[in-house]
Amino acid sequence: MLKIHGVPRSRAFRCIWAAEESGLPYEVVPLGFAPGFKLERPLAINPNNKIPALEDGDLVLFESLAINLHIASKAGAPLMPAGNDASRVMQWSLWTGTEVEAHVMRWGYNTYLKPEAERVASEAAAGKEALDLRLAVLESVLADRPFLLGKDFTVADLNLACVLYAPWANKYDLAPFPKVKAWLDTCLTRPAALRARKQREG
Ligand SMILES: N[C@@H](CCC(=O)N[C@@H](CS)C(=O)NCC(=O)O)C(=O)O
Repeated sequence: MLKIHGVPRSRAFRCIWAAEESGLPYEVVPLGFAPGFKLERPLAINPNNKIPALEDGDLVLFESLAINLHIASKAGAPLMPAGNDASRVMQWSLWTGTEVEAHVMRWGYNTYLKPEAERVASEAAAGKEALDLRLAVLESVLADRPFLLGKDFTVADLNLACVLYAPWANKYDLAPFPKVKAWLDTCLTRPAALRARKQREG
């Protein structure tokens, strides 16, 4: 049984979605926030003192996207394909973590996450400018295929779409990127995504 430590209204949502896609049995071990975004109790399971963390037997993992790669590897194809496509999955997952997420957060903190008085418009604009550059790359890649690797949805799509879920759900202007918008709509309305979103959105 996979144990996902966290709450659906955190990055644990990503791992819940991956677990739902995998069909593997899992449970969510609730571990959330107190006011001020501090964790309710020290998280012995994650040296970073953050959520999510995964327990799978003897294995304990942190980093949501790595957890998703592990879950997908257990499930196998098509979620985690073999051979060169496995390397392509790694490429897109690392691209998500290194090229995309920080800009999503910079935009998000300064548009809807922080209290209004603490938001800095120029920070939001800088985040959006950087994210738009990455979305333009994605738009070109999705020009000739429905999913990142081709015809099948894989954990590469999941890892990128779960990071772009926040902009998608919070009125980011995707009009200049119609292929990205259509791809996100498809990914985020998959039955497994809807089951995960139900836990998060209520
Ligand atoms: N890169 C990590 C980030 C984890 C992270 O920042 N989690 C947030 C919740 S979404 C957290 O635990 N924040 C509490 C804190 O920073 O004290 C991952 O993707 O798992």
